[in-house]
Amino acid sequence: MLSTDHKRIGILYLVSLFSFFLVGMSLGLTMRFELVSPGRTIMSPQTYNSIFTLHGVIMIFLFIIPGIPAALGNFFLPLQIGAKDVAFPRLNLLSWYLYMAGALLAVLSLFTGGGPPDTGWTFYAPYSIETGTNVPLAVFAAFVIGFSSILTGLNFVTTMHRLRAPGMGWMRMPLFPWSLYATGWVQILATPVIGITLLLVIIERFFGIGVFDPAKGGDPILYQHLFWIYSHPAVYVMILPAMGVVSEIIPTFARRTIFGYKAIAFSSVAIASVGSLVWAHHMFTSGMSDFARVVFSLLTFIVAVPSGIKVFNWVATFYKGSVKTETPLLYILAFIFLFSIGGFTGLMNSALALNLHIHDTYFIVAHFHYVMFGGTAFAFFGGLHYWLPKMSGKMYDERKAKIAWLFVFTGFNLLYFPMFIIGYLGMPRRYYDYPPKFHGLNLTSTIGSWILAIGLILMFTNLILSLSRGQKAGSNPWGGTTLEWHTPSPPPLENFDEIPHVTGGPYKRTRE
Ligand code: HEM
Ligand SMILES: [Cu+2]
Repeated sequence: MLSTDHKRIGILYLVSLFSFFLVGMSLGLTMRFELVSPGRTIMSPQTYNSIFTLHGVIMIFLFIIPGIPAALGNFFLPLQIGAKDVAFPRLNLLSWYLYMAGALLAVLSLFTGGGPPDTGWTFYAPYSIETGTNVPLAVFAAFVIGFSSILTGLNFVTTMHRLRAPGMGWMRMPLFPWSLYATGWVQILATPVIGITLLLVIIERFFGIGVFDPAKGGDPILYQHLFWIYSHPAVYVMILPAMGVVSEIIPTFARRTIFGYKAIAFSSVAIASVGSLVWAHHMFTSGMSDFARVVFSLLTFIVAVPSGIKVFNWVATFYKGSVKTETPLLYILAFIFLFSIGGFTGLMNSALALNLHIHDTYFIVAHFHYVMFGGTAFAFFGGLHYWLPKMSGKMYDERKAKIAWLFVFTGFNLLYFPMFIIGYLGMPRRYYDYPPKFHGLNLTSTIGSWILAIGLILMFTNLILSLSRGQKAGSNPWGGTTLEWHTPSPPPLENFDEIPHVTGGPYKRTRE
């Protein structure tokens, strides 16, 4: 745990991220179990509040935001651009320690102070200022993790500016690094805002200065603005790297050069920049002028354009390709399908009139699980199947992987699709109980959660077993064209015997 090799750090992140994911998943299953039927099932309302808060905090701050950049990015960014390491290897290790320190503080916050926080992961004021639970420590944990995120972003951006292999102009850089580049800027520019906001919450709790508490002349809506100025862009820290993974896997399995390379590269930058202007779409019901609401609604619609451009180019890449449907591609196809549903329902959220109807209902819960889990996490899983053989030198069992995928995909839809309907019919989110008329759909959803969990466990065991039992992977099991496939599996310290000289685009193939 003292090595500054970017590959070792990537693996440290990978192991920690998925450990937290399993904890978060268990909490989710517990919540769904409570909701299996109306009335009290296994826990008290207060416990339920703490569990959904913890589930949100873990999944958002410990899994999905750091996720792909910290694990796959750390391992593959230097390899893909032909570098020996990132620009600041020791800072990179420090980022991991900060991340773990934050995680530790978050765990501590459960057992100290007034008990586990019950505010929801958004820590909305004034409740977060007033509740007796241990909000200060939890918020401080998020603050520390924020530093880790900023440092990783800074490190990656510098690495891409300084360390690309000779001959690799920007337009020859693979699309995964491109997505990390756009992500890096969002991390650097937006994360400090949440840091300061969370500090203000802590200061307000200890000194009662009245920044957010209306009873002291503060403004709770200010909290919401500051919170979403970071947290909406954070959505792009989650989704852009996932899109980068998709852009790597599709050309490999379609056996074609990616369609519209430049459009995909620039749309990442466009999503990151326009996407930073839309935060107030989370606040349509909080009280804003009609003019402001129309502007934020319109801007939100505009973000859909570059996202649509990407989906179009991915699908076009399959045209006349000879497609190999192996597990990494199955996850990516699922990504495109689920992310599209997430995107369309995102547009429904952005339409003012509809937003008033579905705000804070289960519809929203369905929407963000479709984008964050169906989108980002599925791309992460696809990337893991794609790149684990490179990381470990071993292949997983393809048949078992496909069975696991089927469970994951079916369970996912059974779990979350009913939530669109329940929400549309009026069931609010973050409620402990519901009227009997919602029982059938909630039951379906809970059964879905079990199928999904079985699938995920199958997937993880298959991947973990591959490390000891898998067959040798060889240096290029999928026939990929980017630089990481030109190194042995696993790649040696410092990656390349000789820094490669790049002479063409990343996805060029000689006819096969
Ligand atoms: C790209 C990945 C995305 C992620 C990870 C994501 C995540 C989220 C989350 C976590 C919330 C819930 C906030 C809360 O706790 O109240 C939310 C709400 C919302 N999302 Fe997304 N979102 C994504 C994409 C989109 C897209 C593409 C759009 C529109 C084009 C969109 C529009 C909205 C709107 C308007 C809300 C507010 C709904 C309300 O509170 O009434 N989102 N999203
Ligand atoms: Cu947003």
